[in-house]
Amino acid sequence: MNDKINALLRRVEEFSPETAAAVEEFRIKMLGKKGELNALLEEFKSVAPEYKREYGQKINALKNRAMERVNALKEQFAASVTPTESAGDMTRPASSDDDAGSRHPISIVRNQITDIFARLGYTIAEGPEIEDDRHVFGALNFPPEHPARDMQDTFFIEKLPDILLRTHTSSIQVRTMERQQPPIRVVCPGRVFRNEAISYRAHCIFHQVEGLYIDRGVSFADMKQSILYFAKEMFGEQAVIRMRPSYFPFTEPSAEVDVSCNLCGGKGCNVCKGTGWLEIMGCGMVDPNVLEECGIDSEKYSGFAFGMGVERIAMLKYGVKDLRLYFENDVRFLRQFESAL
Ligand code: 2NL
Repeated sequence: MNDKINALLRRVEEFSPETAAAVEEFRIKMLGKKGELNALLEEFKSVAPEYKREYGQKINALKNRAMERVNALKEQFAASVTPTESAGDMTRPASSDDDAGSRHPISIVRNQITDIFARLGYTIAEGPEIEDDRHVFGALNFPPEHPARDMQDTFFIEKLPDILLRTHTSSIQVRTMERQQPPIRVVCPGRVFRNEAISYRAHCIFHQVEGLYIDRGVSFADMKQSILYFAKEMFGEQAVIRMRPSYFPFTEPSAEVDVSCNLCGGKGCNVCKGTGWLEIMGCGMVDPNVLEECGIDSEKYSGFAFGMGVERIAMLKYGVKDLRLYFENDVRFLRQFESAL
C-alpha cells in the first residue's frame, strides 16, 4: 500500500501536461469516480486496523496534493490562453464564408436614385399605400372619366367612398404640398399597384420614385439640368439625355426622358431596339390646377415633377430582360447582387 501511495504521489509531482485537456484527463484518471484514488480507498477498507491511521493520513495527503496540482495546472492554462485564442481575433476582417445575405436589386437601385437627389438637396418622403381618390386622382387633375379611375386599371378596396391602392407615388407629393408651403424639394419612393396582366415587362406591383421641386421661378431649364445630372450619376458621365413631348394630366408641358444607350454607346443594339436611346422617366411642369388644388399659389410659385419606375431603371442598369425575376426571390438571381451596395 505504501509503495502504491508513493508511486501515485510521484506521478502527481512529475505530471507535466501540454494542454488543458490533458490536465482534465489526468484529473479524471486520478480523482474521478473510477480513478486511482477511489481504487486506493477501496483497498484501504481491508487494511489492518493498526495501519488505518497511518495509511488514512497518507491517502488524504495524496488526495490533497493531487487536487492542488490539478487546480494549479488548470489555472496556469487558463491564464496562458490569450484573448486571441479564446474569442478569435476581433480585429480580423469578416470571413468571406459568413453568409451575410444581400440587398435586393430593387432596394439597391431605389437607394441609388434617392441618394442622387439627396445630393441636390431633396428630402425623402413616404406615404400610405392604401389611399383615397383625392390623393391619387382628384388633386392631380384627373378628369372624372379618366380611364385610370376605372376598375380595369386600379385596385379598389371600397368603391364608396373611393379607397384604393395607389397607382403612383404622386399621392405622397400631394400630401407634402397640402402640409407644407414652398420651397419644396422631395423624392418619394414607394410601391405602387396597377391591375395589369403580369408579363416580362409589366407587373401588378412595382416600385416608383417620383420627385417634386416647387419654388419661386422654377423653370423647365432647371428640370432639364436636374434630370441630366441624375442621368449622368446613374448611367455614367458619358450619358446624354433627350426629351420628347408627352402628356400627363398633372403636368403641362410634359415630356418623356430618354438616356443614351449605355450598352451600345448610342450606335443601336437589341436593348435600345436600334434607336440608341432608352426611355427612363416622365416629367413636366406641375399644372397650376394641381398647385391650386393642394393649396399653393400658382401665381407666386412654379415647379417641376418627374416619375420613374425602379424596375425599369434596374433592368437597364443590370441588363435584366425579364422584370418577373425581381419578384420571384430566386437566390441564384439575388446572389448576383451581393457585391453591390
Ligand atoms: C412616369 C411619369 C411622372 C409626375 C410623375 C407629378 C406629381 C405631382 C404633380 C405633378 Cl404631385 N407631377 N408626378 C410628373 C410627371 C411624370 O411620372 O412615367 N412615371 C413612371
